[in-house]
Amino acid sequence: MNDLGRLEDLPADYVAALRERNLVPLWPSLRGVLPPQIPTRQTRPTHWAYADIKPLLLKAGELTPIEKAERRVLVLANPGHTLEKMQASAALYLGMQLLLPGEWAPSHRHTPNAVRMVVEGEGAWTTVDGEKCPMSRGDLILTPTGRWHEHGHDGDQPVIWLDVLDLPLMYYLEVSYHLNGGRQDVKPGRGDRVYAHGGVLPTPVFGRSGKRYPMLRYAWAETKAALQAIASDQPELAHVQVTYVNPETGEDAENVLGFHALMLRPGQTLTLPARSPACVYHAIEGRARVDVKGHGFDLKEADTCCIPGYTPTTLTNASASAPAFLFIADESPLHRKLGVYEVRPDDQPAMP
Ligand code: GTQ
Repeated sequence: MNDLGRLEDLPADYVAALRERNLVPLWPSLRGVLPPQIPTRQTRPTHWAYADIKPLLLKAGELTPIEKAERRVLVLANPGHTLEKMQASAALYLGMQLLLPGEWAPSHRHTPNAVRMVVEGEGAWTTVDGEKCPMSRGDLILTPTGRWHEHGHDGDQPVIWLDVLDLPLMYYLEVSYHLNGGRQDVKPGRGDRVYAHGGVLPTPVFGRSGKRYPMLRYAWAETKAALQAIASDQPELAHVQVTYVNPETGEDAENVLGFHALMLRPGQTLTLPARSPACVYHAIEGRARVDVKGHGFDLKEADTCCIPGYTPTTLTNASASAPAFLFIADESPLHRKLGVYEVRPDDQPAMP
């Protein structure tokens, strides 16, 4: 019950006098901006089926030439935020991008951080600050804030990938903008080769990069092998998950959004406690069910769903015989930096 005074309790001429001077009484709105126990979330549990997206994206390939699109993307928009806002959650933006054989998405850079999770097709590449990153299914490619990036495609089939950006946050902060550039010269040096072997790094005296982002491409083969190694090394471990990190610092791969890969063992059900960040699940291999109160989504391969923060979530492998592999994007680095990251093991407030 809201027992605070309401706007209607105030004389109309008083409210008008306030408004004329750009003044607002707090108390009628106080519970709205500081609700009890749990935040108000506009983010709704939402599922996007790849079988729905793919034909519509290929149609976009017929309707709109790349020169007219610059980036040919269908945005996975959360209706809870209204579709016009083009956001999956408060900080997460999701888009499915199509590049046809021979096409080129010209070089630009922008303040929002982005990653690409490659969904389908071979032969495409993203060049990031002169480093050419091949794109294969399941690979994660970083294009962090301010880095030049362009996409090209030397293969013979359409290539589709999932873009994950912190665009809604950057836009809200009024810091979102871009600069256009020319075709990049590809320089020698491939961070994904140098840093792919966990536990050994280039010795600082010879080669510590000094780069803020030494590794830009995380090959799916390596990530999958890491998950399988954890699963077989620790047969009792329920939460088989890895986090994409900067190999030189061990910190999150990017500043704002967090990226992880999770393996569900055959037949496994995994219950995750409520946590403050909103979270995106994308099926890389296999099928999984994502259950939250009031919603259940069956993720087929390449399907994506978004779950609001503070929501206990149960993941179930739909197969009793094969593992399932999920890509996860969340807002955890942002929440940790802001000091609001929270886990609620018993679904009760655990204010940090
Ligand atoms: O590929 O650079 O989905 O700039 C949205 C904005 C992709 C990109 C998006 C972008 C890009």
